[in-house]
Amino acid sequence: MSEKKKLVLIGGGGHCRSVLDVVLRLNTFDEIVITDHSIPAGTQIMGCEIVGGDGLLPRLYEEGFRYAFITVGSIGDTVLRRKLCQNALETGFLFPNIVDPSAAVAADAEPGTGIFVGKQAVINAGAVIGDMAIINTGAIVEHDCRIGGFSHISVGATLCGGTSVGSGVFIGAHATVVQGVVIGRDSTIGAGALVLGDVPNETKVVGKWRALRRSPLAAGAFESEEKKVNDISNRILIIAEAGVNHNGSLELAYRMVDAAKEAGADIVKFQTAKPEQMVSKFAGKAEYQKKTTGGEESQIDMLRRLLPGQDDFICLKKYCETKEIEFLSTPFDIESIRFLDELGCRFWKVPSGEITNYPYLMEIARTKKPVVLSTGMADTDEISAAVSLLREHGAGEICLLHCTTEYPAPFGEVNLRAMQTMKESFGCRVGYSDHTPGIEISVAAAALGAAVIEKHFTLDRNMEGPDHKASLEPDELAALVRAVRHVESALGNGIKRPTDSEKKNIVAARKSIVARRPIRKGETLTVENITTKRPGNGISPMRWNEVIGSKAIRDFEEDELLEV
Ligand code: JB2
Repeated sequence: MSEKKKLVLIGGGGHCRSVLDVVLRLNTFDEIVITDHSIPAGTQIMGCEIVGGDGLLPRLYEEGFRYAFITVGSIGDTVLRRKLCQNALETGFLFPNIVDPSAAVAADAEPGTGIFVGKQAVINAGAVIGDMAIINTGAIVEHDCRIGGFSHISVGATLCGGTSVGSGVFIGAHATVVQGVVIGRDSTIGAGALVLGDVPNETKVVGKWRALRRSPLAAGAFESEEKKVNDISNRILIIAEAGVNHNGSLELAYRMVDAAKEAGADIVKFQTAKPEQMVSKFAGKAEYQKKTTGGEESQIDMLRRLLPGQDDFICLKKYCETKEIEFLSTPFDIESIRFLDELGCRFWKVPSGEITNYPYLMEIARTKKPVVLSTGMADTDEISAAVSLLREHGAGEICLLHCTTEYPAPFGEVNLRAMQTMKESFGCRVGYSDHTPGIEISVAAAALGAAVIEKHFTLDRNMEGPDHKASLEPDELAALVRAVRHVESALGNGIKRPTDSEKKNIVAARKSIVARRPIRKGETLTVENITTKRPGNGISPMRWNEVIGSKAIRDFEEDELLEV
């Protein structure tokens, strides 16, 4: 008697029902159960039972379930799907392909394993679909497209011929990607987007529909409505942190705005606080503050001396507008959050010290704005709790900044790889708040995928005050911006192919098969009479094995390009 075919669906939501509808109609499995950690065990979905969470997978395997399918979808976040897949693979499960009978899949298309193809989806000739991809209802993957593993092509999206999509990419409902475009890995393209040109790795275009890369030839192309948001998503955002390095002088603060603009920073950032609300009168200074400002003064008196009043911030924001550099200020207490919210900052920069301050984080989250959260001094559990709290209370997109809260931070304590760990663990964009001396660690952070770089700067490192010593001077800030921009443009989209400037060098740099010595018509071509030399506009030496042993079709002079 043949063994029963048993399938576990992992995830019991909407996608599970789409998948179940197909597998039940195809009737290829004798038994189907579902794991889901938030739906009570015993619940029936289309006649199949939720048996509990993923902890049951090893037991189900022992009970003869050999097939698994990830039915947790993903919108712009494939981290969970990858994790679930890895877990099931390690248990030993196999992944079937589940293709709705109404889908049209070309005979020579190459599907991976564990893919889902929904109703009336089209996968045309020569298309290659990576493992675990979702090609959802009515999506069109035209001829010769290449879809990376774990990608999710949503309902009605159209990928024109020859489109190449990296791994883990989400293409939103009814988005259209024109012919031959290359989309880098882990990118997220919003619903209804019109993609007209290549898109770098990890680009996020979520929310409103927009055209990516306007092309004069493309009918119907339109400018992005939220260019600024789009820019932030695609470029490394460089925040020049003025902090309190203006020493409480509005005039110096203006000069810092000028210097940040001159250096090419995207944002100049200040700090806003009501000293009485920020520190208790008993709070002492940090060690580095004692070193740089002396030990007698209390922390509250130092802050009273250094922090501008609310009117000053209104002036500073206006000044930034005239200088065309974005103003940002970090609030240190709830009253300052409300003040800055009204003043109109586009997002929040939450400092490391507030990561455990739940009333503060809830107030930030209530504004629904995006949050850039510094994580100095924190461990993973504290970060996870802060991220959950912010999300629960409605915060916008969260970006986590790795940081070592010491002034200056010793190189040996930077642990830059923790930035990447956070990216993987929290599935969000990350960046680096740099307290080290010099610019090289910021540049390294850019190379390792930072989306935001923040760096303290001062007009003069010899000025009196707590943060000057650990800050860059304006020319160094400019060098940092230049280096980060160079690295950013050098990182590219990760797709290995010759660039336009390389293509024009191919003929000069590559070789062709040529006559080593004069050859007579009909002579057999051997290593004795042919060789490879520049230029590369003849027969490619890649055809060497095919040419060797064939007959010369005519006479050739020494060094003449061979013809066959
Ligand atoms: O780690 C997990 C886990 N995390 C979430 N293990 C298991 N076994 N289940 C998990 N889930 C469950 O996935 C949730 O508890 C929830 O029941 C389900 C997700 O359901 P939801 O309806 O929110 O999303 P979906 O993933 O089924 O559907 C998305 O993707 C589809 C392709 C939606 O965006 C759909 O619109 C889309 N068609």
